[in-house]
Parts: sequence; C-alpha cells; structure tokens
Amino acid sequence: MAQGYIFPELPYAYNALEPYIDAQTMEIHYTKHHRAYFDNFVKAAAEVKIDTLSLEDIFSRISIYPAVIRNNGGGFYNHKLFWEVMGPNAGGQPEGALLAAINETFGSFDKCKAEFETAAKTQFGSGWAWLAVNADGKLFVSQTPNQDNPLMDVASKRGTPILGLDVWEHAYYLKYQNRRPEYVGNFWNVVNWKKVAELYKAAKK
Ligand code: MN3
Repeated sequence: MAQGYIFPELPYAYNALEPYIDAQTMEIHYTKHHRAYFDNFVKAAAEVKIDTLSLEDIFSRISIYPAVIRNNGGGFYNHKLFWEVMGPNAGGQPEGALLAAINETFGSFDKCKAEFETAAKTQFGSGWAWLAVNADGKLFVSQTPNQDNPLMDVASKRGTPILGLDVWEHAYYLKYQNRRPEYVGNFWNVVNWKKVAELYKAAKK
C-alpha cells in the first residue's frame, strides 16, 4: 500500500513569526522550497518503488537509496518538523521532564542553547542544527549538512529529532543577509516548547 504522503499545512499565518522570521521568507520557504522537496520526494519514491515505506523506515537505510531520495525526503521531513516546533506567542523555556533532561545532559538550559547555537553557526554551508533523543533516551545536540537529519543511517549522531533549525541561506537571507548568528539567536523567540516537550515524550517511548 502506498503511504499517501501528505504535504502538511503550515500551522500559522506567514506573518505569525514576525519580526523574527519575516512573512515573505515564510511564504517562499513553505510554498516553494518545502513544496518542491515534497513533490520531488513523492515522484522519486514512486519511481524507486519505496512509496509503501514510512519516512522513518526510509531514513534508517537511506544510504542504499539514490541521492534524490535522501535530499528530498530529508527536505520534506525536516521542514515539517521545523514548522511544528515554532509558533507565535512562543519562546520562553522548556518545563517539566524536558527541562529536567536538559539540565541533566547539558548542566542548564543556557548551556543547551549555547551548544545548539554553536552547532547552527558552525555548520559550514547549508544544513541543520538539532536537539535529538538517542536510542538510550538521552538528549544530544548535532549538526547535519544539506537535508540530512539524525534519523538517517549516514548521520554521525543518530536519534529522533525534537527540535531543528534550518540554517540554509534561503531560511534567513532576505531579512538577515549574511548574519546567520543573529537569525540563530532570534530562533529562541519562536520555539514552541510545548510541542518540543510532546516530541520528547514520544521519542522516549
Ligand atoms: Mn529550508
């Protein structure tokens, strides 16, 4: 049975994350970039005859598939997560079990943020920064190039992502030009920690 992959709705208006992420960038990012990854993945998955598989199954052995699957499947999944972990009236800090796990792993929320920001700023060229949960249920921060993610068997640190930040220039160049560190710092104003906590709980199971 084909999976019937679904292009997700953007959970808020294009201008909802202003002033940190501008409406024009959101619209182009969602309607052009994300849409193209989705369409190209669906087409390629049918051609390669893996459209019966979930993205997670595909990623777990991504190294055996053509690059078109890796690039576009990653782009489809990564942006879906990215939209979900942001929101209007967000920011602040995590609570409960997630905050406890962050404190245990990194020492404090500030240290976790610092490690994540370093990953985002030092990813050379296009890619992503991640907060993820490994097979032992422990949190870690990592960076991946292009549209790779921690679910892929090619990732140096593997696990389930619960927070991701797109550091491709298309994600910030209209508003921030070359100032990636400013974009990265402003990300914390739009993180939906309630959603990240849900993803953490699910990833721990
Ligand atoms: Mn992008």
